[in-house]
Amino acid sequence: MLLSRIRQFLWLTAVLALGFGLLPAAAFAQSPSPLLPASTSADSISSLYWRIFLTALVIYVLVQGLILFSAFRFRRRSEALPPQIFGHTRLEIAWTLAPFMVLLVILFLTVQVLGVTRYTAEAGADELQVEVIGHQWFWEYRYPKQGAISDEIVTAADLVVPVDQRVHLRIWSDDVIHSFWIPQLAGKTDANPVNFIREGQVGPGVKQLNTWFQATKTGVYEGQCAEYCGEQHAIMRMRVKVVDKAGWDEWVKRNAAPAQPTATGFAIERGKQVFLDERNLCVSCHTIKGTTAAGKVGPNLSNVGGRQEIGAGALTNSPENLRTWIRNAPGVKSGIKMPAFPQLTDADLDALVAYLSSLK
Ligand code: HEC
Ligand SMILES: [Cu+2]
Repeated sequence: MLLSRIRQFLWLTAVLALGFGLLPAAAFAQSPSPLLPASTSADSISSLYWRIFLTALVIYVLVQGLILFSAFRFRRRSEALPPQIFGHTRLEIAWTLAPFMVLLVILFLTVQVLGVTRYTAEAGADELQVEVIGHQWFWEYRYPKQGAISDEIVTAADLVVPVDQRVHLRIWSDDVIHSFWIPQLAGKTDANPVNFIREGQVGPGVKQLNTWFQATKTGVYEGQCAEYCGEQHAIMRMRVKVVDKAGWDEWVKRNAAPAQPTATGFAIERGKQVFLDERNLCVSCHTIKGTTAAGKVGPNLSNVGGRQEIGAGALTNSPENLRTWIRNAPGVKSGIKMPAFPQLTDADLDALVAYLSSLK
């Protein structure tokens, strides 16, 4: 009997410790945790989380306390049969109604936040529009001409946006369903394959989705495709770089113009020639703004040197890694559409790396 009581006690302690352990775990959250919000809508999501969590904590402590209390207060003290109770209507109604009310409050709070995070067009709103396109396995961004953007900008992997600016994302996919998720800025939004609609292959209901956020802090926010999309789903990462007004203006100016190497030299000139040489195939899949390269299969490389990672998170961006990637990309990330290039000479490869690294 003593043993079973000790066991009971240990169970209760374990359950309580687990419950309270969640608090410090949340307090020590690290980027990209949604508990470190950096936009207005992420703010309302995390505040909803905290409100529900703290309510649940109060209920949890109350219930566990009552269990602990009754376990000790009414423990068996003699062999006499205790009073036998068969139902208590008022109590039963109370403990059905109480959780119902709690859930009703949570539903109300949640619907309120859904209203905030959902994209709704606002007449005359000063918003930056970006098209976000999922590909197996990288994200592409298209900024149409608008405001200070005088010419369409296309980039990949790193989405650059100004701080304190309403950003409207129009999300779709070029192949299968992906999901765009930057936990510190906005909730998940599916990328549906709208191309197939154009080809008449999929019925109605599959459509481009909209979301929005307004970043409140500059910084770099990591994300990850959140819908299983094939072999390399795990290596389909992206990030949002939130920059200040001056940084934004500079970025727009640089990216609306033809891609310019940030350095000069023989290797860079030669790299450009190697890249643009049709026999090397790069141009059939990649675009570099202002050159004859206009391929649409792979990511736009107009500013590839400025990215933190290549291959959507497969490798950090460095000359050595770029070299490894171009020589044998499928060896780094299997299943992708980019082939290996064993036929490129070492000198051509070095030149390509010099050229691409200089595009920022
Ligand atoms: C058949 C199409 C195809 C060809 C040809 C091709 N690539 Fe790619 N490339 C891709 C795809 C697709 C990706 C993205 C793969 C991924 O991350 O899943 C990619 C990614 C890259 C990246 C990384 C970019 C980033 O932002 O992550 C570089 C750099 C690159 N290619 C350079 C080259 C060079 C140089 C050549 C020519 C020697 C070349 N590619 C030829 C399809 C191609
Ligand atoms: Cu994906």
